[in-house]
Amino acid sequence: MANEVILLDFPVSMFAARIRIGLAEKGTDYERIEEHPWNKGPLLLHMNPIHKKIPVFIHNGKPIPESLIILEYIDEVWNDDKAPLLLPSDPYQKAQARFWADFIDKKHR
Ligand SMILES: N[C@@H](CCC(=O)N[C@@H](CS)C(=O)NCC(=O)O)C(=O)O
Repeated sequence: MANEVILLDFPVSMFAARIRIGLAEKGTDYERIEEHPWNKGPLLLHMNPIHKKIPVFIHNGKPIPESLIILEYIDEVWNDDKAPLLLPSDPYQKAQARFWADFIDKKHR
């Protein structure tokens, strides 16, 4: 199966940085396409028509927006023994990780 991975990215976006870190942890190669959050190009508008925000993860042509949703998707798809888990498997530790991610998101609004 083809495994084309594209990240619509912006260098100083902390939301996009989450995805860069996740992909580095997984050891996954990907193509970066830079999009400007305040000067939105047609690819960003097409791939994220609801929020029109960066990052967008495009896997084999299928777009996924929202950084935390993207990270959970990456964790489920790249789930072999070679790749470390991004979220702990222990339910309490997973809840803690989600709490802090949510805390950061709410502080950033
Ligand atoms: N909840 C989103 C937030 C993404 C976000 O705010 N991205 C900024 C760049 S850091 C953006 O694209 N802003 C453009 C806008 O607000 O129109 C996520 O977690 O991915």
